[in-house]
Amino acid sequence: MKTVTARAHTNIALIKYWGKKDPELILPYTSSVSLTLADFYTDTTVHFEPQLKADQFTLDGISQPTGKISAFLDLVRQQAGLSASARVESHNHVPTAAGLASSASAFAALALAASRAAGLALSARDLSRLARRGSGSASRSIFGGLALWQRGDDDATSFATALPKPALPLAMIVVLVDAGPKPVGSRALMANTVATSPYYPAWVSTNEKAAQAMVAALAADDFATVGHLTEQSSMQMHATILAADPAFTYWQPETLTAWSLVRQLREQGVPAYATMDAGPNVKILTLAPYVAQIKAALAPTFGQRLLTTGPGPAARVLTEVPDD
Ligand code: 2P0
Repeated sequence: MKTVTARAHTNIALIKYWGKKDPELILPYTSSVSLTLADFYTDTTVHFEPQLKADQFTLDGISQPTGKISAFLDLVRQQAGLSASARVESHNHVPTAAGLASSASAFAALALAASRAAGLALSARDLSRLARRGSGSASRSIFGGLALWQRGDDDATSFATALPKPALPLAMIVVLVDAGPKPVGSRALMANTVATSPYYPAWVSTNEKAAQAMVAALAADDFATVGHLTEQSSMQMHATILAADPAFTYWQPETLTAWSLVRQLREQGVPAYATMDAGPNVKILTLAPYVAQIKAALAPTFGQRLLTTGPGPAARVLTEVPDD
C-alpha cells in the first residue's frame, strides 16, 4: 500500500451542466465545457489501512461525516479488489471565504489519490469517469485548461476530455457577492428543475447545441462567440431554475449589479462576459489584457471583493510514499 497525495483544481463551466438523466451513475442531460482555474484547488491524501474499522475523513483538519466519501471509496475498492478502510485528508486552497469551495476539485483529487493508493493506474478517461461518480463537474477537473464533458449514453461513454489550448489569453475575474454557504444545494435543486421546470426540455436542446458550438468557437479562437455562448448558457440555466416549482434563484441584488456593469463594459468595447453558478457570485470571462480595466470599473462597487485567475493545470499526484 501507498500513501498518495493528489491535487486537483476547480473549474467553472462556460457551458453549464444542470440535470441528471441517471442520478445514480451521474449521467447528465447535456454536455458541458469548462475552464480549470489556476488559483483554487484541493489537495487530498489517501491511505488504505486494513486495521481501520471505518473510513475517516478530515477537511482542513476537521473531522467530517464520511457518507459520500465512503460510497465513492467503495467504487475504488471494487475496482481494485480491496476491502480496507481508508484515511482521507483534504485541504481546500481557496482564498478565505471565497465561496468557491467546490465538489469538482474535491472529487477529482479524491479519484486520483484513492485510485493510486489502491494500486490502480487509471487512464485520464477512466479517472474522469470515476470522478464523475462523486460529482458531475469533477469529471472535468481531471484536465487542465479547457475540458469538454460529453454527456454520453452510459457509464462507459460519459467522460471529459481536454480541449486544445486556445491562442486566446483567457482570464477570469471572480466577483464575491456573498461568500456564505449556499442556501440550497445544487444536487436537490438540479433534480427539482428537471422534474418541474417547463423550460427544462428547451434548456436541454439549446445547451447541447451550445456545447458543440463552443468547441468550434474555441478552436477558431473566436472570443466574441465564446463569450456570448458562455453568458447565454448561464442565463438560460438560471431561467430554468427560476421557472421550477417552487421558483428559486441563487441571485442576489449585487449579482445583477455586477452583470449590469459587465454589460456596460461590453457596450464600451471591452470583451467581458458574466457567468453564474449555484450561488450569487459572478465570474467574468475575459482576456488578460482587459483585466485591469474591468477591475477598475468594478472596484467602486466591489472594492477588494475581486479575484483574478486564469487557466490551471490538470489533476496530478504530488507525492506517493510506499508503506515500509
Ligand atoms: C457546472 N454546476 O456545470 C454546474 C453549473 C453548478 C452550476 O456542476 O450533483 O457539484 O455533484 O453532480 O457537479 C454543480 O454541481 O453536482 C455544478 P453533482 P455538481 O459546473
